[in-house]
Amino acid sequence: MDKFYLTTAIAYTSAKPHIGNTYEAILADSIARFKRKQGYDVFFQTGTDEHGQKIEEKAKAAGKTPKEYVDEVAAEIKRLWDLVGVSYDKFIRTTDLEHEKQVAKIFEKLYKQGDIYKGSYEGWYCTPCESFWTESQLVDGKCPDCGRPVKKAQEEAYFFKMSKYADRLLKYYEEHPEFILPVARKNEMVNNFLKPGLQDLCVSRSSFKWGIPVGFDAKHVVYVWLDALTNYITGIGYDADGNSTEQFDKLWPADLHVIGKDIIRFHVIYWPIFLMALGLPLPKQVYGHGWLLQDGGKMSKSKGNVIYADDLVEFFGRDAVRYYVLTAMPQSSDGLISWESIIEKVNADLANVLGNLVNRTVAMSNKYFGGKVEDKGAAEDIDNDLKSVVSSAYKKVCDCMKDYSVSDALEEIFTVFRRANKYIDETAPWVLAKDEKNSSRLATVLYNLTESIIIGLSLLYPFMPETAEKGAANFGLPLRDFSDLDKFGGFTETQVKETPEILFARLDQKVVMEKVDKMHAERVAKETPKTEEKKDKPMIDIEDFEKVQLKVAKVVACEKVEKSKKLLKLTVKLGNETRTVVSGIAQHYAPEDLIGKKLVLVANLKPAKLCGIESQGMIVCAENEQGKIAYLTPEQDIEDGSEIF
Ligand code: ME8
Repeated sequence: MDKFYLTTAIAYTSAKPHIGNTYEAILADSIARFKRKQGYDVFFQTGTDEHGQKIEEKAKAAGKTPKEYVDEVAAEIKRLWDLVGVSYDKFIRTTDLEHEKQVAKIFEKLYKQGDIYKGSYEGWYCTPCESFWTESQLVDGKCPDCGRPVKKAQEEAYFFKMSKYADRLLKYYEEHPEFILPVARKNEMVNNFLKPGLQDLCVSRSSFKWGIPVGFDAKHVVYVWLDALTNYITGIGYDADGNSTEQFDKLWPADLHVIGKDIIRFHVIYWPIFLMALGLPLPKQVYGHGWLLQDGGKMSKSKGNVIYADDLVEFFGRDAVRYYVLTAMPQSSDGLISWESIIEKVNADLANVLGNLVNRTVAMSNKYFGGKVEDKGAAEDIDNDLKSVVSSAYKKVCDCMKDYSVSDALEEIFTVFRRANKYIDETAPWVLAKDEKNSSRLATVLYNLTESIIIGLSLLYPFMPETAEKGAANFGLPLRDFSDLDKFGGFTETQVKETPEILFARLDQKVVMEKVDKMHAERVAKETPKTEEKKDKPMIDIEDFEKVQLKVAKVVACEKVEKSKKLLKLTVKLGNETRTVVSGIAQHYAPEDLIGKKLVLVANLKPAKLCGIESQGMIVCAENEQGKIAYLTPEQDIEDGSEIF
């Protein structure tokens, strides 16, 4: 059995992935399932890309450590992949210890053999921000982050000698015309990047910390793309010291990297060159799919209209979402998606063509033959076209899948279902049923329909696995092996379900869109700061204010509250008195930030239990519109326990 090792790009853990990223996982999953059905020994790897400055910054803004942050987002990505039925064999994270260890070793190996060298690059430095900027990043000649003046500076960094391998890479392209798919993307790479000459690539960073440290020079972390790309070999057991696993020897080189068009350059220039430097064979093929774009404008959080896979699955079910995104993307350009068009597709293709066909066929077998289906041998010429469309579908679908034209493959499969619907109109079983002497013919017609559906569903399995299985179960039949799909007449008799499971019901566009709009409105409301909260409170009398007792409190101990992301437990001293206070500021302060600090405490607030701990007061804080929180502190040192008025 031939092996087939395929991968997706590993998704950034900077935010929850939208449907565009999820599309790629569904696409690769369909290919993996198709190859398994074709008899390949498939290994399918996907995962998450977890290092880099952007993630470090996002974590900081969320008041979390980078690891806490990526743990959450990686879990969310895994949940989404599972939700849409991604049948991966391995889910790699670039924070996996084994991956980190190998990346450090790879870097050192490439350094020792002279492919990586230490150099420096010149740029503009902003001292308060500790950031390097290129000329083009500056805004009016100043730091793009803080607007302060920058100065010319040099920074040490490690570089990879890209140009050394450029000719070998061009030769590889020539000898392997199938390497980059679609072909148009190859020409772009050759003309825009390789022919003008490759620059050496900066493969280390020292302006931030969240990355894999360079083992022999810990000031630097490994450039995130060198770290991320190597997941394809570390995930299957590559070892830079020459002790790679048997699995690696079996699986490498990869048969297919499935990626989006924006990252082709990294996969067909940098990645093959890193591999050449490591002395490893190059992947057989890189498929750069297009992008899913939103009809009517960009997806944006402020509009609350970012499309996420879990929302779609909730509204339409897993397989409808898979079908929709796979058919929305043509092989060599971008695809447009919208809530309205998914509803139309569900109704037109899934409910009307497929659902209806299955339902009608099962219902007729129940009505006319008590659910029994068998061929009574009463064939007629009119059957031949149906049989030829159905038994030639397998080859056509395989042809489409040779270059992963998944939307075309699905079109071929739906041609089978459409043809079968037409066959119902041509043969009019309800007319045949009127005369007992047509009974054999009627049985044969229903047999032909059932057989066509089973072949269609068997082909559909890689793309819509649950639907295929549910559909076949309605006929009391298993899905057919791919090796048996080019023959018509693969079962003798069966008994269909008395009440078939409805595969897809028709949707009312107006009702669904009202729900979708409500969901978007709620999301925007949730993300917009509440206006009531910002409104000034009504005037109070001095007596009202005097009811509140504020005191200076000194933090003597502080720890996180277990099982809570938001709460800190503080022990505070007010003169001779010691109290426990629970405060929701854990995302803004680490416990050690607060120990020894003097704060303002609402000292006469009735005690309340938070996470089982009694809180004896409240810390006074300021909060801005973005949700940033700062505690208040006396302007001069003053004894704890002092009154505030
Ligand atoms: O690029 N439609 O991660 P990522 C279709 N970590 N595909 C899309 C898309 C869209 N609207 N938007 C993004 C990264 N993608 C790197 C990969 S691999 C060693 C490192 C695709 O989370 C994108 O092209 O930004 C990429 O293939 C994948 O989603 C993950 O994107």
